[in-house]
Amino acid sequence: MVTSTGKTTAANTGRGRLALPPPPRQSDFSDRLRNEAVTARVGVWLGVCFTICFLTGVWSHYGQEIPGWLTWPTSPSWGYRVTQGLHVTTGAAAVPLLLVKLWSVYPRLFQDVPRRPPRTVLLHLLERGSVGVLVAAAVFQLATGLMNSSQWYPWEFSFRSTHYAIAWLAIGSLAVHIAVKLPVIKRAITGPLDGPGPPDPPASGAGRDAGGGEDARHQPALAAGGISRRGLLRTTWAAAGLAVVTSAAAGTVPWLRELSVFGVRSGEGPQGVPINRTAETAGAQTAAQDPAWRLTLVNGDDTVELSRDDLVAMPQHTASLPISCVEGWSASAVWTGVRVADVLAEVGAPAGSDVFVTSLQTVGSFATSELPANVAAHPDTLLALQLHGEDLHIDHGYPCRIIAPNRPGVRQTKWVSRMEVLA
Ligand SMILES: Nc1nc2c(c(=O)[nH]1)N[C@H]1C(S)=C(S)[C@@H](COP(=O)(O)O)O[C@H]1N2
Ligand SMILES: [Mo]
Repeated sequence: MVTSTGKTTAANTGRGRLALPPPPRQSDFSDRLRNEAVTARVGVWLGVCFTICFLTGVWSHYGQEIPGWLTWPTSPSWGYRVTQGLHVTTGAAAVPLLLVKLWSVYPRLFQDVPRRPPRTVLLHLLERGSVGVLVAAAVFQLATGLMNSSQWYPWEFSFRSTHYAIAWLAIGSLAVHIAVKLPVIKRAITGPLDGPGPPDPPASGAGRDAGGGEDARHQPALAAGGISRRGLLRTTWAAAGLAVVTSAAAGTVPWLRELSVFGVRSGEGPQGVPINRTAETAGAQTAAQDPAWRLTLVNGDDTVELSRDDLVAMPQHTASLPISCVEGWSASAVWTGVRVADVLAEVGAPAGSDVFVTSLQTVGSFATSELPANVAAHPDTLLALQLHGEDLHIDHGYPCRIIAPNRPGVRQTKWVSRMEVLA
């Protein structure tokens, strides 16, 4: 095997040329901490986090765009709060795990590419290609997820559909990666952490991971006072734990929210509940305060208009329901208002109708939402007029807003102006 000391390249000797240092080779990285025993242990937890993050993410996507075959559950009312909390915290935990894992394997980037036979070359390239896709997808998901949590959108594309599409790429390439590496994973997990263990494989191509490699004697011993593999793992678990605790806390504790660098940015809002978009930024400020505001109910050819006083005169109900934002924060609140089912009855809507909700908003997304029949019929699904016993603050959706159990925050439409019964 060629060693690093044997490398003299034309770039070093060529006259008049820029003397670039030669690229490193895998064997130049002799850190004893970089070992499959470490990589596999971090990888298992990364895999757990990615799987939970994927499942809760798909669930959240469905919650915002319910597929025809799914009846979105209305209970428990805090269900989405939990799944979205899991999504954000496992995503946050995956950041330090991914960094450590990439650090532990990145010398393999400089593996020698086998020259023959063609089958070995092909397998090698395929394996590298699939790892490349996995790393790119994983980094993209974590980066865009964190940016979304901090409500920083320096991109043009739709966050949700892109994050959703790349999620499938990430989980698919993860499945391939686990399948390919299964023998190594098994060996590495069951083997001792601190023993010399099977060495990293040589740079000889795909499918050889389980085969021989550099002799364990070539692995330099742990330098006195250096961190041990065990220490590295403990530090990694601590970093992941910290990421979980801070992202979870920042999602529920207002003052922590202000401090968090990555993590929710909504801060404290009026009436003790954060706000994502104010009436002013939604372009709803004037219309929401207009005494001429009317709620328009449409059912086929029938139309009914209700003033806020009309709504106040109807039977009022109170429900304690959380706002659970997709961006990771959530807050419980006590809402009072008219049942959506009662409102729909005003326009003669049959029980079990889907409803399309439109707001006064003129700028930005989330101006409309759909209430599936089972949600519209739920006794806790309200057209809320009050929050914590006071009239809704304009930034919380005055004159009235939708609030329903187990519903993603983006669909809890504020400044409602029109409700139309769909077939
Ligand atoms: N019309 C309208 N309704 C909306 C939004 C919006 O931008 N426009 N934001 C939604 C989002 S993303 C969330 S999390 C909740 C937040 O409600 P709050 O601002 O009262 O806390 O409102 C939802 N309702
Ligand atoms: Mo949200």
